[in-house]
Amino acid sequence: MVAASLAADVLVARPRQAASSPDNSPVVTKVEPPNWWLRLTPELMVLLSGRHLEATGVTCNLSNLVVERTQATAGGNYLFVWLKLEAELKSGTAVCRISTPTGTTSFELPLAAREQTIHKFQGLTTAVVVYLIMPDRFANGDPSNDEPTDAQGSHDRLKLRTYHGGDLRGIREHLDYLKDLGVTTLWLTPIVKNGATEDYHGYSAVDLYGVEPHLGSLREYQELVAAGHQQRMKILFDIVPNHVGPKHPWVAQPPLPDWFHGTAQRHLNASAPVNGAFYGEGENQGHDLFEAIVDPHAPPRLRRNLTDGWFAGVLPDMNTENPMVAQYLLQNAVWWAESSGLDGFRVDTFPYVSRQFWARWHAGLRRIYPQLTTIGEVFHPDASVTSFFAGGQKRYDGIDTGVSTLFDYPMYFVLHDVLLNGAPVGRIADVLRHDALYPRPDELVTFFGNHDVPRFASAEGSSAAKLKLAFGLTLTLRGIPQLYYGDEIGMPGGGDPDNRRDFPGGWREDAKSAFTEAGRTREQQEVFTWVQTLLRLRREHAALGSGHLWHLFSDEATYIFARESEDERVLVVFNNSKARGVDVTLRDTPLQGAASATRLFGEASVKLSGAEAHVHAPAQSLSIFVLN
Ligand SMILES: [Ca+2]
Ligand SMILES: [Ca+2]
Repeated sequence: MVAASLAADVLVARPRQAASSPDNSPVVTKVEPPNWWLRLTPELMVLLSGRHLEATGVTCNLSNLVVERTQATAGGNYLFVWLKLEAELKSGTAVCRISTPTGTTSFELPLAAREQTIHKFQGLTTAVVVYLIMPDRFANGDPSNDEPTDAQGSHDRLKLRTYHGGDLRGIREHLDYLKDLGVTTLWLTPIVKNGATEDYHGYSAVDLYGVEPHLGSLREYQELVAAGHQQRMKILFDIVPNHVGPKHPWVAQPPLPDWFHGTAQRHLNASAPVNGAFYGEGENQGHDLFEAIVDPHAPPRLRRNLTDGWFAGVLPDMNTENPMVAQYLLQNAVWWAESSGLDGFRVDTFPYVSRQFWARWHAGLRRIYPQLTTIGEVFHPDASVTSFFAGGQKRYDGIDTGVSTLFDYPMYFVLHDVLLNGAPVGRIADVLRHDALYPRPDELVTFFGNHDVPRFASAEGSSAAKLKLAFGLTLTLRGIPQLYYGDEIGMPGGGDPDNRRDFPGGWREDAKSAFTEAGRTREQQEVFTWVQTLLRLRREHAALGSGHLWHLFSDEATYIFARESEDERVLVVFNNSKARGVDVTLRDTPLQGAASATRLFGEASVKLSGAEAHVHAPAQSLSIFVLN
């Protein structure tokens, strides 16, 4: 096992030089995937980039590795090679010889035994809490990679859209901080190689098999996952099958004429609404295309912009209906999983990709990694829209996307409306009432902040008290909570990219480090302690993570609910207005008959009398009780 692992680290596929190189002799410049594993998949599609690759024959030197077929494309600039990996195949580096009418060349493909799979590909449960990190903005563990030689001028901490120097090693060096805070899963925004000085965010890939050099190396990613697992922390990889970046070499020269939906010159725009008033909403409603996707009456032309258009009009849209594109993208996901041992994927722009693709992609992943969790991003306030994409169910099109769970955007919007805009608190119960639309609502990923929206602390109408309530609700309502780096110290910031400021103390030159209590201001420490305490309570009281949620009381100002697990009943009191007393009946709930209420958190009080509870809640407060 150890030898195989070393081999996989050291050997990556590389093109081999042709003996002589007249201008038209074949050349391989890139091999994707760069390596693979035995007894993982029965077949592998290798995509070679290069020149003059019009192969008449390809043969490999390992027995039980069979070249099934080949297809040269784009005038010989690409060669697809389908390999059959027979059960008897032994590990080693395959050297495959390519014959063309103008000469011969070869490529290497290391094939290793799989490493131990224990404590890898674990998937998430409702017991975890996810922490989202934008690696460039968290901590700089290696100043030597701040400005890679081929990316001059890309690093400047004073500019909002350039690289700031944060990296994978910086995250690994602060796992203790995260452990101390109490989060148990990390979601990093994409780490694949990007192409421009302003692509610090990672969503404009130019190489789906490379780690962005500003962030480190593949080995450093592997080390981060392993170190996380050692601390019982799971790792989510942010994957983007919908699109690549405008500078990806495929854009100038696609491997197939229909590798993308459209071309750089001529494509649909995923952001162009068909008709904003179609469903009786204002012209400026931005999400009507999602509604057309879930509408069984909508002709396909109403949704084509969304699924086939280029995101924001600029990001090249993968033609996931092409089986070769689909195989490339599935193999790519498997490669990242197998290379690192990651525990799940956060899946970007979920509705922008065909549902048929998701069904096949998930089926392919699950064959190898049955426990792996995938979380789909469906950025929409309406649960009747978001739930349409949930896996574990077929909708009118007969398709089950297979996705494990989704971000709870409807709850995100309501938490903001309630806490910042004075919306009735009962709207929280209204979101939860829609849980019947999801096969597994308890696994929805709840959040009040991420890298795409302004920081809660800086929103209009916000305050430290409201930020604490946002944490309180996110960490007690049903679901898998996701926190955004820096919110635990009340980090400020407006819209993108101001919501992605550097975590204070992540850079050696920073005057103060919020990674330590001594370096935090009183205000930062107050929020930190609040979050840390709630996270500890969530760990200690399983009902807060996995318990069934019961509504007990809901009106304009107050929502009182219970969480019931097999051996525990917890009561949560949220009051968004002035101090008040509320009489709550516990009849017909598992709390009926409780003899005592012990306060775990907050300042409210509860007096039990038969099946009734008299609750007194201070102004703008959240309190937690355990009932016995
Ligand atoms: Ca760095
Ligand atoms: Ca698409």
